[in-house]
Amino acid sequence: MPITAPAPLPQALAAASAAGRTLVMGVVNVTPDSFSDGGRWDTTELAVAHGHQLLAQGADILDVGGQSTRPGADPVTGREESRRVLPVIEALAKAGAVVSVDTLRAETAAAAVAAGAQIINDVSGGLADPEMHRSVAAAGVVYICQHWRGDPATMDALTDYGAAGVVAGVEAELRERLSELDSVGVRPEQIVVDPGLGFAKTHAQSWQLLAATERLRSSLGRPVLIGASRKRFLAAATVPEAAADPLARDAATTATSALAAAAGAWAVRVHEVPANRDAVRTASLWKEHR
Ligand code: PMM
Repeated sequence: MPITAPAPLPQALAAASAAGRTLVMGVVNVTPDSFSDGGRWDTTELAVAHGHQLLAQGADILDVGGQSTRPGADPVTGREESRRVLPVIEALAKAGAVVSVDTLRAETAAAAVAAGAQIINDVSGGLADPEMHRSVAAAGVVYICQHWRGDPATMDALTDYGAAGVVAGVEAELRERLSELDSVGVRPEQIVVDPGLGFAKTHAQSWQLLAATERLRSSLGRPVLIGASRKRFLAAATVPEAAADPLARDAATTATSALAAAAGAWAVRVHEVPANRDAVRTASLWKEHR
């Protein structure tokens, strides 16, 4: 079954998707405490400069976030989150970037869209804020609906998916999110799904979901985003002496991008753009010549 590309997005991105190329979403975390790059770009100036660097390196989309969702992370207020992300989004959108806002809050999402964001990226799929889905319907922008359970404090204990297993469990729970979105008037073409690697998943479950990229895409009928970058489950594929260091997981991240792209992912969300940019192009050439 052909899967419609997410819309509305600029023609250049739609064309890349139509040509079978997976998009690269570069991460701009305006946070002091993200697990992988916390504190490196935590002022407006540093974050905007980092965004420009990622664009120059080949990012198709910039994902701007102001609150870490790593296990056990301290929550920030909506006011502080907005203070962190809005000026960065405004500056990057004005410069022509396609920006997504990584937020759990409907209010931040709406303000980000007003500041120029074209995509709302919600790692809770709407479970953290009951207003989120209505906010997406009102904004009419693309919505990345990620699978999660619990919250950052509890998610590591919520990995029981029963006898049917994690892939069927995530599929069923994402289907519930899709029907909730439908009930408030969000159009199917606005939606991208994401299995939420590392969110309420054991390491083995994250690998199983990564390996199920193609299945999720066809069973849910929506484009899939994969966020594997620097996550703990990649430690098993990283040289043992360095595996505890998230920055040492970039080579494994690049391999996951090639695999996800070969499996038809719409986009990969990554911290380091250059190698992942090449990885998704390698996968599309491989698919083209297969
Ligand atoms: N992972 C993180 C943050 N945002 N968004 C989506 N859609 N998918 C993900 O897997 C995802 C995300 C955690 O990583 P970070 O703290 O390094 O940004």
